[in-house]
Amino acid sequence: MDKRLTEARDALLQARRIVVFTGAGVSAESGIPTYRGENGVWRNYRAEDLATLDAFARNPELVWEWYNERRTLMLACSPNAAHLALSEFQASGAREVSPITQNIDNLHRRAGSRDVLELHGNAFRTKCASCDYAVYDHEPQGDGCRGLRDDFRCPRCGSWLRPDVVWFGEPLDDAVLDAAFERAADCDAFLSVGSSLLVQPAALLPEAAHRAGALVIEVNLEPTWLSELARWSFRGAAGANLPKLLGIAEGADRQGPEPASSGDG
Ligand code: BJW
Ligand code: ZN
Repeated sequence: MDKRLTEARDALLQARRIVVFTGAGVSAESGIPTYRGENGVWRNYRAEDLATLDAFARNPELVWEWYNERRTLMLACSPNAAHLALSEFQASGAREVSPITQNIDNLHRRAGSRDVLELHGNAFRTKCASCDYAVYDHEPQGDGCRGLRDDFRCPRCGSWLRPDVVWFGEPLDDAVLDAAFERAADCDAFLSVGSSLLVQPAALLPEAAHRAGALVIEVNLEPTWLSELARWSFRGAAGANLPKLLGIAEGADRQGPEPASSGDG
């Protein structure tokens, strides 16, 4: 194993509280497109037409059609070696591991990770645009539900239902964001995996951890602004590097059981 990777792993394993912060790159090897890369979501679709409250107000059916297509793709994909290594690392219980993700694809939960802070929501949760009704449309080991939605009216108040994701210009959930900043400021080590770190306020988390004195490590295919600040920055794929960094044995059969429920509170 690469000497730098061994050093980073040894340093990381000294930490008691570890935040693993993920972006779209962690799911790329599962077959889910990233946002800004070649063939990324924003290369093929305009965020202004599909991922803002204005776009939804103009044409909710079109927005739902797009999310249903993406749900279908996400459901056809499985957690990869990076998701599974993280879940195994957390389950080992040797240290406190806090997964914080910007992803909406549900793959960390499907891999078995617990207490995942989903900064930008979850594509499989649906909420009412007016009241506080919210529901999961997919249970990983449920009754075969495909996670698609064809009824778009709130059963409580009759308003439009919408995907429970965070669109541009919308605030992140206060409780989720506060918890994420608390964990970043409180951790001994912060690992950023597969994010361009261009979207605010999520991208402030690595800096908050660094400022608070945490060991910062990055794994990403391309350099980001964090690469200079991090103690170690690895250019490579999450699936190949995360299991090594977390000290999870390679070659193990990690198909990974999916949890009985996609929600963990
Ligand atoms: C690999 C790999 C492999 C590939 N292994 N690595 C200036 C101008 C205009 C707006 C703003 C501004 N400053 C701030 C803003 C606001 C805006 C923002 O940040 N814009 C910037 C883009 C400029 N932020 C917001 O609007 C946020 N809200 C907000 O600020 O509210 C304020 C407010 C307060 C009070 C009241 C009202 C408002 C909300 C942001 C919501 C982001 N939503 C999305 C879409 C989710 C729903 C959906 O998908 O349908 O979230 S956008 C998209 O970007 C998605 C992601 O979570 C997020 C981050 O992307 P990520 O994960 O970093 O992906 P990529 O593709 O960028 O990078 C992938 C990386 O992986 C690459 O570097 C690859 O190299 C690497 N990679 N394969 C390892 N195998
Ligand atoms: Zn309602």
